Amino acid sequence: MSAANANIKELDQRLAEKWISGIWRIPAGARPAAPKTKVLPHLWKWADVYEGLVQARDQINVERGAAERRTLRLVNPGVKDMEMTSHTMLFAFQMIQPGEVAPPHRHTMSAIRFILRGSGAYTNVDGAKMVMEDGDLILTPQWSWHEHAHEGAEPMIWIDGLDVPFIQSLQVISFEPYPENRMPVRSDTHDPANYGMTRPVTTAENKLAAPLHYRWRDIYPVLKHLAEGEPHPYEGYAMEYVNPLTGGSTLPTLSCWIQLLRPGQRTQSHRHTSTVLYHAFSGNGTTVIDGKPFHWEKGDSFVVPLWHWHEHANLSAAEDAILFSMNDAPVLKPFGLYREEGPGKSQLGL
Ligand code: 1HN
Repeated sequence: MSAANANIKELDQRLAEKWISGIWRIPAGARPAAPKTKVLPHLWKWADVYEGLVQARDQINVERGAAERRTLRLVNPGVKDMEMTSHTMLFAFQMIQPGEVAPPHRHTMSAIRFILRGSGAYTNVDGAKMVMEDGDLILTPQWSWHEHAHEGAEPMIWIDGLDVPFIQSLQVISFEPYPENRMPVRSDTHDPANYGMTRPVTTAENKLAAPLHYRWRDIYPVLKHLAEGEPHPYEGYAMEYVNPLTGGSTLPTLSCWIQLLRPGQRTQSHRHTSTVLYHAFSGNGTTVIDGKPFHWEKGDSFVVPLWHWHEHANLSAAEDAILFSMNDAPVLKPFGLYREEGPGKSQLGL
């Protein structure tokens, strides 16, 4: 070591003793020219998730003081110690059996439920009872009380999408059990779907002025209609679930999309600084992520990490493919951190 280097090392040590550090110590790798993520592209097969839920069915009790939720998380191998699906978001799968009640609580994390199969279960959010049907999206905004209960006859499964790791990174997680075992269902809540462009003037303290339940039976016809027009170059036919009161994203930290690819349809390649978690709701296809093909079928989930080139293809000649997805663009855009680039070179080579 040269004398100069030895002097710097000594300086660094003296500073470290005082909890001070020179910026010259930052390695060049910490200043990448373009965004770099530890999150890896990955695909989870439906059969593995479903088998896991079935195995957990008889072993995990959904009740107060026990597990409270029979939920499996998708763990990204690139950030495996977090046990989260990306650095900002969590995709999990929850199963509830007839007669069970997933007890009420609230937390500073926001959640979405996307319903996959079964019938007869409902979520109560701040007193509003929302009966779940396949393809419905139900929101649990941050700090709203929520419980799930099942009055049907067969196991019910849905996706839980949350901003847990983002809220964790801000170190503002708060979690509170509801003071009673059950939450009352209120009769004075308003389903915004009944009101369209108007809403009731009420004296009730009512957080339900924002819509919480997007029904598949309303969404699907609109998506089909959209798919008769011009496709988006990168997305095929896609709709964002918006908050119609603000025109803003689904939730302040999360945006949900529903996307249709017509038989044989291929999109062009692009990349952006948001991360996307996808779930194949129907059909089958391939998404190429930074050159690597991920083949998906109904029920599979996959992640497109930020700043990774990606393009989608519906491989079927006869069947539409429908992707549900959740992204973290709402936490990037307000700070000028959302960037998009495209089109890239096609990587599909089919
Ligand atoms: C949660 O509260 C639910 O309420 C589901 O059903 C999944 C994953 C992480 C943290 C909280 C629920 C969750 C969760």
